[in-house]
Amino acid sequence: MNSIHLRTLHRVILTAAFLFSGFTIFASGNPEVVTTGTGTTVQKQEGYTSAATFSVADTPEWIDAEATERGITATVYLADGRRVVVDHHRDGAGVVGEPVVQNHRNIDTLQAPLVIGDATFSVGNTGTLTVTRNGSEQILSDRLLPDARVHPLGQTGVVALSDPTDSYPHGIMGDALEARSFTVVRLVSGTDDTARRYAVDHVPLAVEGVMETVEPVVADVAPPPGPELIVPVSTDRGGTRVVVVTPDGTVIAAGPPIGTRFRWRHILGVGTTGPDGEVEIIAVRTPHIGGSIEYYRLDGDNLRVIHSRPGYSTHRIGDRNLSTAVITDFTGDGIDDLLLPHQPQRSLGLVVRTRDGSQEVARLDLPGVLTSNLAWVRTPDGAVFVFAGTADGTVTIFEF
Ligand SMILES: [Ca+2]
Ligand SMILES: [Ca+2]
Repeated sequence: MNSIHLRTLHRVILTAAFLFSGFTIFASGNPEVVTTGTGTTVQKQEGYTSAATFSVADTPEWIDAEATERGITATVYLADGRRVVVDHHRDGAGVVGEPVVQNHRNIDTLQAPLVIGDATFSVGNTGTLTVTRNGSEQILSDRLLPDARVHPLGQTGVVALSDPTDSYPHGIMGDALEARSFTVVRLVSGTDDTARRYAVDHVPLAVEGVMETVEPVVADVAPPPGPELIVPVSTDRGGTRVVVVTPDGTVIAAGPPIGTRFRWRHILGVGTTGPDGEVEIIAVRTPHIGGSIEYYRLDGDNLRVIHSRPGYSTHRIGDRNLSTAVITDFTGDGIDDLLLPHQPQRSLGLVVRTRDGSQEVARLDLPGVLTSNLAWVRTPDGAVFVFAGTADGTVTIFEF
């Protein structure tokens, strides 16, 4: 019996407990129960267990999930502006929901503020970056993309895309503005209550083109130790290529361009996905027109695609949601794997790298077309839970 079988057996017990415990969901700011249900689609399959599907009152657009002391909490943001919080308690009284304040959002949930310690960074829809702390607000920049997402950089810093231009009017992510620079914010003094000062640098992209995304991927992929930014850079001549750049603007490496204008690459992230755990950058080439997964290796200033696999799509034209894949170790062998939607976005594939390429080891059917990000959380016992919202107004929880 391999480790997956053992894990599945363990999960069956947990899933049975989950089903019998019941399941109640409350609407935001509303004492009424919107939906009550139990897990309905338990499908034991090789590699995963589909723990439950539950209904929400409208189309789920965004899901935040976190591990808690007692289980998992997921906050589901709906297209009508409300949100639903689901607590998944794996012991004690079972699975219950908790009411939360009704959330009429005035900006996209994809721009949720970033909290680092006691500082909250947020982007206004005119491109202002502000930090709020102890009730006082400080404007750090007014040059951001209006839909930039702020990303952590190191322990106390942040990075976000800036200096919008309409020079590359592809317009696949909500507007036709793309970034020509990134803004790096670092805490330079004042770790106590009295004074806190940030250094703000607007770092121009040192190569031709625009960064066609709403946030950079941040990961340590090259020496020296410390984060690099991995961004999709698009030009009229070449379409999109993957570029690795340091936070001070030095371009380390660039992958091959597609060769055609308005042909995009969606950079999913970085993982130790290589057959021996080597670090790889993972992207999907042309997700709108027949997408292929690309695994990149960085060797000095050489960034090359060492394997690609067709049949996947991680983005819909017009959508700002780029968080549609999960890179982590699902199979328990210590090597990262990739979970992402197939081309019609009605199912997910779990892809592992092999010596001579890759293999899809599990297929997870969805009850409708994916409409949310793929939220995920790893609980202290090592289980991975993935949440997927779909157009039929449900959220499915997969347990690995
Ligand atoms: Ca580095
Ligand atoms: Ca693995």
